[in-house]
Amino acid sequence: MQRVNVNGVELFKSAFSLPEQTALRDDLRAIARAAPMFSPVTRWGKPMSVRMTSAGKYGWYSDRRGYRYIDRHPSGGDWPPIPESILKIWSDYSEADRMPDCCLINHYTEGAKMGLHQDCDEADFSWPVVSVSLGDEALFRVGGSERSDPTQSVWLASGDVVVIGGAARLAFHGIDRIKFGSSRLLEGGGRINITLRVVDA
Ligand code: MD6
Ligand code: FE
Repeated sequence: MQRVNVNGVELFKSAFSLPEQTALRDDLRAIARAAPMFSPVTRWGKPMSVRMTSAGKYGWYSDRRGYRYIDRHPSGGDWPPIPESILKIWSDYSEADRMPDCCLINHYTEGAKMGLHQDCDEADFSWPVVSVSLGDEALFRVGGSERSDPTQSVWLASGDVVVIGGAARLAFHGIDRIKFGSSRLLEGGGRINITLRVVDA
């Protein structure tokens, strides 16, 4: 494992072996069976190119009313619990003494991207956000806490962990593009990123 600092954001390259990535992929598939992926609509009414679902007490949601956390899947069912395998990642990387409330799962197919954003829908920014990437490589852009701050870009590969915390907690970041078909972890290509967050104060 190699540790890289990008504008204060910590990147742990190759944190997970291929068998570990495969097991995580299967745990995420089970979540998506219980809580199907959907395409949130931005506050401007445009469907996002990334499909999403969540596990935990809350799931992240967006529609014309804005971005927020909701305590049920849009279909009305409970969000499934966050699996132990994923809680362990939080324990290993967050340095936090409480468990996360949300595991957001983002699925990117060919051409999907995520615009530059801050993760700021949580109540307390003293908790970090921890992410894991699986599948195709993605070009990750990280700036500062102002949208106009200069940015740096790095490729995230399958098995990489990112921790956005401390002074970098409100850093702008996004995914410019994925290298579709660069990994064989997900049949048919594509990328999954999970982000773990504490939502409540
Ligand atoms: C992605 N990641 O990798 C998008 N947010 O697809 C994020 O938006 C993100 O990687 C907060 C913390 C870590 C992240
Ligand atoms: Fe984010």
